[in-house]
Order: sequence, then C-alpha cells, then structure tokens
Amino acid sequence: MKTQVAIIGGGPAGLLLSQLLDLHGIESVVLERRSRDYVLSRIRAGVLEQGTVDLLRAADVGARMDRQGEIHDGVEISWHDERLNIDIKSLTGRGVMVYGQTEVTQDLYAARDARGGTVLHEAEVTAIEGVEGDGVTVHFTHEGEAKTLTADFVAGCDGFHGPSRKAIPESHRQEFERAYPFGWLGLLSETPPAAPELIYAAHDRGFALCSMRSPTLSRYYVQVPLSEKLEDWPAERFWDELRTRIPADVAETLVTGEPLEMSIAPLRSFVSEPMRHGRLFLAGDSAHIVPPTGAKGLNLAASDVYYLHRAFDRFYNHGTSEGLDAYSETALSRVWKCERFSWWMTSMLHDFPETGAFERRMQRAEFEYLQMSETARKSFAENYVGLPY
Ligand code: FAS
Ligand code: PHB
Repeated sequence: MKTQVAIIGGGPAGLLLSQLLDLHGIESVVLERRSRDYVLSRIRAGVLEQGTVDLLRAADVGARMDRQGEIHDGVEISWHDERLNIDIKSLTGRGVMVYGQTEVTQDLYAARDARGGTVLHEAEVTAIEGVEGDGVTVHFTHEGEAKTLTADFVAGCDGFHGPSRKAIPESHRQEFERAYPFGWLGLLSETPPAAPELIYAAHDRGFALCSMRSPTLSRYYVQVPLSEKLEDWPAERFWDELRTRIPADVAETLVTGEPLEMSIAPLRSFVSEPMRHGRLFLAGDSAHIVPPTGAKGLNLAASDVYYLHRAFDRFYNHGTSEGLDAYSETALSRVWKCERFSWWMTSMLHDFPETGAFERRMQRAEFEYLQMSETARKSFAENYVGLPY
C-alpha cells in the first residue's frame, strides 16, 4: 500500500487529521489496531473548547454536535459546601460545548466512511522505518498478515502507549513527566445531571467531578488511590462517596442509578519533545498527556491536528515546508500552557496524602483567591474555554 500521509491511530487525533487532509486533497491511510466497536466503547472526554468545535465544523463533522451538544456558559468549583460559579461566558465571551469524545469519534468515523476514507481496523503497527530518509515504511499486521504502507510522511496519533513516539531515537527525545499518586474512578449513568453546570468539587476526602453527556446521561468521577480495584467499588459505594464530597444541597437531589460503565484512569502530566523527527509528526496523546481535571486532553489533540493539517496543506498545495518545520515548536507552545493549567487545577482540587498542612492551606488560598478576585476568575476562564491557537 502507498499513500501521502500514513496515520497511526484511529482515535480523535488520527481521524480528524485524516478528514482535514482529505478536504485539502491530501491522501492518507489510518491504521487502527483495535476494532471500531472497541474504540467507540472507551468513555473519555466530555468538554470541547471553542477551537475544537470550530475545527470539527470546518472538518464537516459538526452537524450532530450542533444538534445534540450543549453549550455551557459557566462552571462550578466547590470546596465542601461552598459553591463558586465561574461565569466563563461573561468573563471571556465564550463557553464550552458538552459533547462526549465517543460521539466525536463516531461522527469522525461516519465522515471518513462517507468520503471513502481508508481506515483499517485491527491493523496493528509494529515498526516505522525511514523517518530520517526520503520516505517512510510503516509495518503492520492486518487480517493475520504482515503488511507495509509506504508514505511521504507518518503522523503518530497512536496515544500514550503507541509505537510512534519511540520511533524518535532516545538521543533526540526529551520526556517530562509528573505522575500523580491517585486516579479517577469514573461512572456513566442514565440519570439526569446533578446540577446545570459541571461541578469540580474539592473535599478533604478527595476530589469529585459532576459532569454530563446530555439531559439524561451523567458522568461522575471520584479521586481514588492508585491501589484501588474496580471490583471493590459497587455502585452504591461510589454514590455514597460522591454524595459526601459534593455540596450537601447537590447531594440531596442527586439521582443515582445503575452504572452503564465504570473505569479507573491514572493521572499523569507528560510531554515528549520534539513532536517532529524527520518525516514523523506526533499529534495528541502520543506526544503529551494531561490530567483530565482541566478537560484539555482531547482539546490538545485538536489543536495539534489544526497546526499539522495546515502544515501539510502548505507543503502539498503551496510547495513550502515552513509549516512542517515550525510544527513542533508551535504545537509545544500551546501544549505547555495547557499542561500548566491542568497541573494547577489538579494541584488545587485534589487531596495529596503525602503533602502537609501548608500545602492544604495553599489549596484553600487558591480557592479563596478565585472567590474574591474577578481577575483570578478571568484567568481561570480564559484557560478553561481554551487558549487561542
Ligand atoms: P487516543 O488514545 O484516543 O487514540 C490513539 C489510538 O491509537 C487508539 O485508538 C489506539 O488503539 C491506537 N493505537 C495505539 N497503538 C497502535 C498501534 N501500534 N497500531 C495502530 N493503532 C494503535 N481527556 C479529557 O479531556 N477528559 C477526560 O475525561 C479524559 N478521560 C480519559 C480517560 C482515559 C482512560 C484516557 C486514556 C484518556 C482520557 N482523556 C480525557 C484523554 C483522552 O480523551 C485523549 O486526550 C484523547 O483520546 C486523545 O486522542 P488521541 O490522541 O487520538 O489518542
Ligand atoms: C467528562 O465529562 O468526562 C469530563 C468533563 C470535564 C473534565 C474531565 C472529564 O475536566
């Protein structure tokens, strides 16, 4: 097989890149190691920045999002029973779109199918050759056979555990990581949301988040130690813990139900530099991970794809490699600012067992500063709605 851009990974980054390249007349092939059902079964992000919304519309995959997504003009932060509403719309002129990553991915698959895009499932990439040469060869297994895909370039959109990042020699790669001593236990339920806005709840017992997917589908998280096992968390125990950590007046009216899905995700901050090596370009989780507190993971994948598809358009349709040469530096500049916000929000709201009374006072001071200062709330809001591309 041969194409212009080989894309490893059929998650949001890989699919969105393939769709945008197609709209600019650039050929690509997406190699995804899992089945489509498996990819769509993963429950992940829920909040889209305006930049992501605009990009999905530009990619001609925004119609269902515009019908079914919910624009939110505010978000809440609570500290025990104290509730602080941050009016992100009045502070920045923008809101955020609540529309699940599963739906985004479904829309992207449908769009690729409609345009006859090539997305191979259960096609696991095993090696990437030639990134420093005149063309790349991607080795993959598919339908029990070893196959190859040759291309001008390869986009590594294969997530944190994929092979593309490691195709950059260690001597040319620098990794930065902060692993958090806890994870998020998530629950999806067919129940009405706990409150009109998302609530990020700080509590001495640990962080909790009340989110949603629609007026009848809710998503909740509670911070748990990394040692926790899913089998030790029956739904009743989850609901009891959530009610303890969220403001009492919200807990009183919380509608609980049987979980449609429960999962535990570890939290980490991670960046691998550079995001380009020769003919290999990294986009999304293959290059960086943020703790989901700031709702930035999926949105960073979108901004990477924004920069990368424009760079390929300039190369193939305007004969200049300037965009490709600037990609890593441009993408990393936004990545690091989003890493900072996600780290800051995680540090403010979670219980860090090993830290002392001083750090707990610092967390409380951050909350009180948000309470008293419109400037602090404006800074929070401009990061939460999404920094400019
Ligand atoms: P993805 O990981 O989505 O996609 C990478 C794809 O590459 C996968 O489908 C994988 O199967 C494929 N792949 C890997 N190796 C391959 C190989 N060798 N060959 C072929 N294909 C290969 N973000 C938020 O904003 N909010 C959240 O609440 C949130 N929760 C999350 C929970 C979990 C458990 C995880 C892991 C992430 C979460 N994220 C969240 C972040 C998440 O949404 C990512 O930012 C988003 O999926 C990034 O998309 P991609 O970069 O496309 O990576
Ligand atoms: C979600 O709805 O899954 C969600 C929302 C906001 C976050 C993280 C996750 O910050």
